[in-house]
Amino acid sequence: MIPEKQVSLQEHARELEPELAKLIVAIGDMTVPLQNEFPHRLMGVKNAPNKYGEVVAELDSWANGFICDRLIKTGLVRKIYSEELESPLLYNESAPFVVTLDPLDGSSNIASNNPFGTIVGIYRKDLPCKGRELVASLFKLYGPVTTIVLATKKGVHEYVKHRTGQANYMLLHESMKLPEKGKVIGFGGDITDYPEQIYKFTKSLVKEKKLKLRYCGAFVGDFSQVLHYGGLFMYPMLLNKPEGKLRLTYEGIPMGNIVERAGGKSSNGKCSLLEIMPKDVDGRTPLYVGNREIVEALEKALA
Ligand code: AFP
Repeated sequence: MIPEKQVSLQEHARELEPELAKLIVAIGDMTVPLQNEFPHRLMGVKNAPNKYGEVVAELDSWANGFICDRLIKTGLVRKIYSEELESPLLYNESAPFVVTLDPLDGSSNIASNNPFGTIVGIYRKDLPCKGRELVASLFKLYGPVTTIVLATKKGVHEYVKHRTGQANYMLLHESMKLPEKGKVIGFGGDITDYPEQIYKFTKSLVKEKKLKLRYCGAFVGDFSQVLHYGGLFMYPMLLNKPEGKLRLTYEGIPMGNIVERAGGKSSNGKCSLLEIMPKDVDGRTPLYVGNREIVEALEKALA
């Protein structure tokens, strides 16, 4: 529902607890200095691999440092778990929030100027804990326009930057809900390595349900399509990678919180991602998010 009145993120966040509102506005305020770095850090990789042994894009590494620094400066974050940090950053014991961070999701899209983004989970409790403990979660999408989708107990809202020509975020969609009927499907990984039941289910969604393939290679971009048009995004279990690729804590849980508060469902193939107690903060999970009826049908096909 697109609101008539121009409401800023700062004004709209007044419905939240003041400390949470302050942190969320601060996360929004990071965007302009962050994006100013994009044009001259599009290429280049760090010469040291990250904790997973993966090559790290120059911008990935810089963005992690920049975002962590800004989070600490709010005085509201006591601990940060990041995909790009060897170990959690413990800073201010008395601060109220613990944050999980995927600083740049979709790093392979940077050099090709395709969508990528930032995924944030906000807790009061320390990890490990289940996703149900999230106080809020959000993703920023650096696309043709820059948006933030935020989920709190008040619902899911989308904000867009520069809507009034100013570098602040303005409310775009209030109380977002997935459309009743799903229209799009995105699926990651090598489809020739899909377990038979997942391959058949995917084929049925395309052939019978006529879902249209929409895949951009960045979870944030593919997720945003499902949020707006309904359907399914998955990075499933693969025969040679039973845990799939995406990381439960940094990607699955924050986005699972958003899709479920928007009336959809998240799953690892058996249960909601928000019901899983992460064994290892860096652990991966098979990931299915989208319309409830589609995800439940997938769980049934896998049972
Ligand atoms: P990068 O951050 O390395 O580009 O990975 C992006 C991602 O984690 C997620 O955003 C995508 O959905 C998924 O990987 C794409 O994986 P494939 O490159 O295997 O399709």
